Formats: sequence, structure tokens, C-alpha cells
Amino acid sequence: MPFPSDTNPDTQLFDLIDQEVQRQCTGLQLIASENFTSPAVMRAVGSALTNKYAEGYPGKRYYGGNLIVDEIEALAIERVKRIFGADHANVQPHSGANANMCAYQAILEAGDTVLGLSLDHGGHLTHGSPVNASGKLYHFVPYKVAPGDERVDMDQVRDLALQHRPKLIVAGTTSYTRRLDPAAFKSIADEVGALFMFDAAHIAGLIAGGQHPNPVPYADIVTFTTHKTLRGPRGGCILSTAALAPAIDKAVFPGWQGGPLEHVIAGKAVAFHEALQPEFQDYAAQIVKNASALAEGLVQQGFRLVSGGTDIHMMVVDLRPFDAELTGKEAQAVLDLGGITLNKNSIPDDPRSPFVTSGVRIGTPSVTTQGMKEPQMAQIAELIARVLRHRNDAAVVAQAKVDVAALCAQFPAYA
Ligand code: DSN
Repeated sequence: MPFPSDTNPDTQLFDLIDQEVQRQCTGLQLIASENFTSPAVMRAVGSALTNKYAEGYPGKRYYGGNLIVDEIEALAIERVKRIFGADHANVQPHSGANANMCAYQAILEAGDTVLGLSLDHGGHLTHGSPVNASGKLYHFVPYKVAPGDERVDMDQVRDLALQHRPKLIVAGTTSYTRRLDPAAFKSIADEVGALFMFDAAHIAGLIAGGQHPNPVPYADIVTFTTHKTLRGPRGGCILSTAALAPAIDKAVFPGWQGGPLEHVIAGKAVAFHEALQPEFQDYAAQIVKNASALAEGLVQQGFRLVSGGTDIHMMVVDLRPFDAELTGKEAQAVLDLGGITLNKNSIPDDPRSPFVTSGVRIGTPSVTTQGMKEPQMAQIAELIARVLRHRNDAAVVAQAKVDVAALCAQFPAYA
């Protein structure tokens, strides 16, 4: 078997991969949870480590041949602990959802009460949605954003905590555009004797880059994905206090997962190394500056932003003031035709279903990785508005796709 090889007989599959690379590089990638990971990360993920079984943890494996894998996993653990100042790290969760379920299994019994942000107000499926295992296994009580300023209402969180006496309070979001205050959550958790978990999936890279308060000094457990603002491979991670380390490790393996994906763990180690470099601080700062600039540009084009704007890497756009007939579903579809990829998103108390929605979510991690800055954000806002305003005019949409490709060609994601 020749190795490494650029030639592969499976042209059907590799042609499709080439087409997807082309799509990613010629369009604007504005999904807030995506990024362009580095070639070094991809090299690690595509390496021979995919061949290895390694159930267990460094120094305590169920299979032989793991001396080198142990070093790789230990390196990932040491690096991520250094980024966040954590006592303990488990780098094996295959995803953010797994990380959350493992964290719950480590500290909760079935039926225990938990507070979490409601999915339709910016939370995550694994924060107790009734259609998710988290909502079936545990008794989640949802908190919401306040109707006026559309921000997490800490008074409501405290009231619910006092009323329901949860065993766990979960902070963290997938479509909420403001900073969360870990100290405020911790204070409420302490008041009611609850544990405190922070799901930092979206903002892990912003925390690493000094653009969001670090929850680690306050939270018993911090979970996150490695592929969003942190710009690593697709996967999850759990940080915890030293006291919870044995329970966390047991919940991940053998509790929830089997063999760890050591090729992905190697990719995580590479991404953690990249996040420890001084340039990553600049990257995280530019993500936030770009989000503010894009938000301002969209407001100038007549859009309303949920909560009035953003402090982080994403914004949620309420499309109704721009065009009462325009749904998130239609906006996502027509923007796709114009080379602009984003996702439909519910707005708080959305009258439309989650499959249709009245909003879209927009993020700047990918375009910032490409090197775009504030002037390009104004261009992107204009392109979005142009496509949506003329969504029934195929020629305008086609021209926008050409303009998008020209913009992306100036900022290639990959050489
Ligand atoms: N699907 C992720 C996101 O887009 O935010 C959350 O799991």
C-alpha cells in the first residue's frame, strides 16, 4: 500500500471532497459554529493514529502498543490545562453533546433537577430540550432571556434556583450574543448549594484569546467543542476541578464512550498549541471586532439584531423588520444560492417553528481566519441585504455569488 498517497482510486468520493473544498473556499462561511482549521490539524486528524485502539487513559490502557499514543494524549491534556488554567482535562469526548452528557453522568442521578437556558432562547439541545436525552433523563427547568433587552436575566435565574433547588446550574449558549458572567452564576449556585457547569462550546476560542471571562476559576465543570472559535478538529473536551476528575474520567470511559479517537485528540493537541501562540490573541480580538462591524453594517441595512448587537463572535438577526414575509428558512436558502452560508435561527419567542424561524444566525470566526477585517464586514452586510432584498431576481443573486467569490479570492482560506 503506497503511503502517503495523493492518488486514490476512489475518484467518486475524492471528487466530492474537492467540490466541498471549492464550496468552502469560494463562498462566505458565516455559520457561527464553524471555522477553517489549520492544515497541521488536518494532517494530524488524517494520520495513522486512526488505526489505533486505546480504551482507557494514558498509562492505563486496555490494549498494547499505546506508549506513543499516551504521549500524544498527555500532550493534549497538558496544553489545554495550560490554556484555561484548569486542574483536570479529559480530551476524549467525541463531540460537545457527548461532553455534556458525560458531565451530567459524572455528577447527576436520573431525575435530578438542573437549570439551563431554554433552547429557543439561545441554549443547546443538551441543556434539557425535551427531545434530547438530557431532557428525558434529568428534570431541566429552563431559564429565558428577558423580554425587553433579550439578555439572560440573572434575577430570573436566581428566583428559579431558589424555587427549584437544582443540583446543577448550566450556563452556556449556542445562539446568544452577549457575554455571560461566570461569577454571577457561581454566586447563585453557591447560594442554593448547586454545582455549576459552563458550556463554553461557542466561546472557547474567545476565552483562550482573552475576549471572554474565563469560567474555569468559577465552574466545577467546563465543557466545550474544539472546532468552533477554538479552530481545532471536530470534537469535545471537559475541564473540571481535581475533586471531580475521577468521576469525569469514569463517565467518559467506560461510562459513555468506548475507544477514543486518538487521531482527533492529536488534532486537538495541535489546535491547543496554536491557541497558545500570541497570534491567537490577535485572532480572537479580530473575530469580535469583525462581529461588531458586521452587526453595525446589518443595522445600517435595516435589520434588527436580537439584544441590539453582539459582544462576541455572532449575531442573531430578526428578519421581520427588514421584511415581514421573509423567513429564516427562505433567507438561508437564497443566501446559499448567492454563495453565503449561514443558518436559520429562532429568535426569542419566535412565532414560527424551529424549522422555519424568523431569524438567522451569523458568525465571524471563519471569515476572520481568512484575514478579513472591518471593511470586508461592511461588504458582507451589503451582500446579505442585496440578496435578501432581491431574492426573487435570479440575476441579482447570481451576480452576488460572483461578487462573493471575488471577495473570497482576495482572502483564500487555504493557499
Ligand atoms: N450545532 C452547534 C451550533 O451550530 O451551535 C451546536 O451544537
